[in-house]
Amino acid sequence: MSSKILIIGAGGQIGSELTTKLREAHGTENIIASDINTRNLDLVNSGPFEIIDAKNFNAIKDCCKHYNIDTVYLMAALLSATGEKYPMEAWDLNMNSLFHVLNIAKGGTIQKVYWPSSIAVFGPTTPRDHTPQHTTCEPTTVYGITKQVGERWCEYYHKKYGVDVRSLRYPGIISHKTMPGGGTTDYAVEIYHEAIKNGKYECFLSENTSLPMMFMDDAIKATIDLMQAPAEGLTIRSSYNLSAISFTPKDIYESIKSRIPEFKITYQPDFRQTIADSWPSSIDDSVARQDWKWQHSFDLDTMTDTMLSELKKKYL
Ligand code: VAH
Repeated sequence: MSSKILIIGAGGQIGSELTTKLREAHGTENIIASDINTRNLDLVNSGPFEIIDAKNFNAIKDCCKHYNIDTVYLMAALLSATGEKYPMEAWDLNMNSLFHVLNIAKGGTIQKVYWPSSIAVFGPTTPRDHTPQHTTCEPTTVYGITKQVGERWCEYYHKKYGVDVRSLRYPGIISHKTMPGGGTTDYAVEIYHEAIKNGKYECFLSENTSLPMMFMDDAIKATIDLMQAPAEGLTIRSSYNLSAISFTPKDIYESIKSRIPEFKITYQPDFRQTIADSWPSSIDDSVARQDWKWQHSFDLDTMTDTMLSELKKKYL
């Protein structure tokens, strides 16, 4: 019998593309998309949709019971930049939504949980190059703190209560379908839109700020591959390091300029530079590659080709 899957935060950058892919794999009627509002009309009008506030335990529990849900993807969160503006709201949403889903899973009504972590769990005292799976994690953002604590709770609920919760430390994710919101890596999405719309972009990070990044198709593949992997092969129940490419704003500018010669960039670092400076420049994801055969597909130039060709359809 096919899985019955609930996606909380389905209207977001990752959630919207995850919903599409899971509907293709399991059938539209088996995927219940939910979000706190109906802003993403494509999502609302393309299959089963429920308005759920991820901070509301009973709303989640009632939805799981109503649809006989066996798997939950919890994609709702306030990201790094927004979390610095609204710290208590970020703690409330990011932590309480996780507790609600873990406690419903502990009660036995759902079999499997996916919860995204992030490279934001690392901080300025973490080794920056090829950051290992197990290392110092002293995050200096509210978002990073919620992800670090959330990882601890995921591992605790797995070991203490047998909850099958799985997680990935996403790098910055680049996509063309849904804009990201409130992240420090959002520049790597904005730059493609601006290159096509205006031929110029003012980057809020300095030109040599190297960060781990990934094209959305790779992130979705990693998420679904992890959730389909045999449980006995998984050695990490906090969150897996995940990596594909690392690049600087200068690298992505040059990749775009090789296709749009007149494209211009300027740099005006803002408060997000401090956040980016606290994160690794590259990630060692060898444990994920060993445990569940993770392999990325997109490098910077193949991502640039895809982003520009898809966005040209949107703007030109
Ligand atoms: C952010 N896009 O910028 C997210 C992500 C690694 C960065 O967690 O906050």
